[in-house]
Amino acid sequence: MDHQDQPDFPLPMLSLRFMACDAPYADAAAVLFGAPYDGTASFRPGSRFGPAAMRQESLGLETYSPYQDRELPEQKIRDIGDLELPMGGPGPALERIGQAVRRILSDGKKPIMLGGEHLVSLPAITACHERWPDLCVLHFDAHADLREEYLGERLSHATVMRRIWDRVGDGRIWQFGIRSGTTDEFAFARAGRVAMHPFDCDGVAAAVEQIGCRPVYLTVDLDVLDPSEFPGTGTPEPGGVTFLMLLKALLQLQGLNIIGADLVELAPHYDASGVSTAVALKLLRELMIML
Ligand SMILES: [Mn+2]
Repeated sequence: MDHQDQPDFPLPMLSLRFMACDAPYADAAAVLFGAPYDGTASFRPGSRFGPAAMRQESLGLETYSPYQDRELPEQKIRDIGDLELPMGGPGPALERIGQAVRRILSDGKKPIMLGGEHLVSLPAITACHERWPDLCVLHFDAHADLREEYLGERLSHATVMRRIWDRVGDGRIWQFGIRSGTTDEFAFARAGRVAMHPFDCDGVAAAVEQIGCRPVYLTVDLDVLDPSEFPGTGTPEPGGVTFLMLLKALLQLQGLNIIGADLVELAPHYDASGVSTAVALKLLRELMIML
């Protein structure tokens, strides 16, 4: 990939960065980083290994996108690696993720975060909302994540969108692909607190129109995909969208003012074939080209 960091060594060396994400930090328009935290996973942990698997497997992916007829832009994105996050309760880890995103934003760059479990989106979106009070949030997921609390915990992967709603308020969150949640969560959506589009990605075009030129944070829980295409995740949920449906939905967001994004919940060890990691990688490539 690149050998810029080994100027004294005469042969090209592979780095552990995601392919083509080797812009000098000062020149980068976007900053890719991993938030390998899965401390509140209620079913199957392991998403902490997602970012490293994606970097490793990116060696097998082309930088060219035939969908967008564009290359992953050279010298525009910097992969700064994974944050070192403390184990255990979420407080200190979330604090550190928030610090990282604030720093990236104050440097005038877009954060692109790889989870980790979905709770890592909370400090990232909070930091973006501090900067853009009119922030809108687009959320692709199998799960509503709108619980007020889960097993007595207010900070959990199962409550993350509710905590984000606490900050951004009514009418600022659009959800797609949702097919799992409690009666209360679906009632919360029906009351108009969030715009929930269940089961598929229909409604993306309408959301784009409603959002207009307002700033957008995009959070993609990869379990929105059907487990037949993406089994490598902590809480697989049958009845999901296909890779192509999700890709087409994401490409419809092209005109939006997306100020930050994340891809979360790849738990690579649950899919020994490696296909789930390949799916996540390809979506990340398309996302980075689009941004
Ligand atoms: Mn989910």
